[in-house]
Formats: sequence, structure tokens, C-alpha cells
Amino acid sequence: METTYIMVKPDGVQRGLVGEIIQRFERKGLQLVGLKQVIASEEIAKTHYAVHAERPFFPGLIKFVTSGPVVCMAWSGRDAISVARNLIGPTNGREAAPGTIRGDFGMDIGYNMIHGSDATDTAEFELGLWFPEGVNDWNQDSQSWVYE
Ligand code: DAT
Ligand code: MG
Repeated sequence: METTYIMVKPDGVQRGLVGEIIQRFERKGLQLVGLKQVIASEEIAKTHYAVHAERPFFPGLIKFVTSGPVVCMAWSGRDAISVARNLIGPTNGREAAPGTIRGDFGMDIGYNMIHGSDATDTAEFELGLWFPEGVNDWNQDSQSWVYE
């Protein structure tokens, strides 16, 4: 089992896509183990995207991701990191296949609505960064919740 860090970025929140995005992860069979809305500080945004610090788009990326609320999530499941990346699709929405989140809703490389960890080490780093309080360990068993 893996846990991955997923974040709806300010454009996804502004466009009212939070519910749609959560639904796709739930329907896939991933388990929600962390969820909150925050307005990211410049410090946390720069730490999150540190790998891109030298890229020309970095200042704009930090301005964008701190411009309004983001929705931080942790999702668990077998191979959750790659499963989530496949649901999200490639970075540029214009090139992303229909059926993916970016392919269905995105027209831009910067405004691409959602972040997903790309490897086990980055998932661990990002979960620790955005969820320093930890995530929730709980057993999912929908049938046992149909009748009290
Ligand atoms: P991903 O979010 O698909 O993992 P990434 O890690 O390469 O993509 O880049 C992080 C974010 O930076 C990406 O979601 C959008 C932005 N970005 C990447 N390349 C860009 C570019 N060439 N121009 C503008 N923004 C870019
Ligand atoms: Mg990335």
C-alpha cells in the first residue's frame, strides 16, 4: 500500500472542480486519508516546488499556487502514486488524453488544476510538508455502514 499527496490548485478550486476531482479518486477505489483547504504560504510553496527553483516558470508558479486556496489530500491504495498520476494525466492539458482530469478539464500547462506526487520519495516528502499532523489510519468497509 502507498499513500500519495494530491492537491487541487487554486484554478481547480476557483473553477468549482473540487468535488469532481474527489469523486474520480473515490470511484477509482483509492482511500481518502487526509483532506483540508489551505492558503499556501510562499515558504511552503517554494519548498514543495524546490525541484523547479531554477526553471523560468518558477516565480509565476509560486505566485499562482499561493494566490488562493488549495485543497490538500492524501489518498492510499496499491500503487496509489502511479494510479493517481494516471488519473491526472500529463502536465499540459491540451495534450492530455480525454478521460484524465487534465485531459477533460485543462487547456493550459500552468493552470492544470491538480498536483500529484511522482515517486515514493516525493510522496513522503510532500505528505510530511502539507500534513505535518499526519494522515488518518482507518479501515474502509462500506457494506458494514449500510445498516446501523
Ligand atoms: P506535473 O505537475 O505534471 O508533475 P512538473 O512537476 O513538471 O509537472 O511541473 C510542476 C508544475 O509546474 C506543473 O504542474 C505546471 C508548472 N509547469 C511545468 N512546466 C511548465 C512550463 N513549461 N511552463 C509553465 N508552467 C509549467
Ligand atoms: Mg511534478
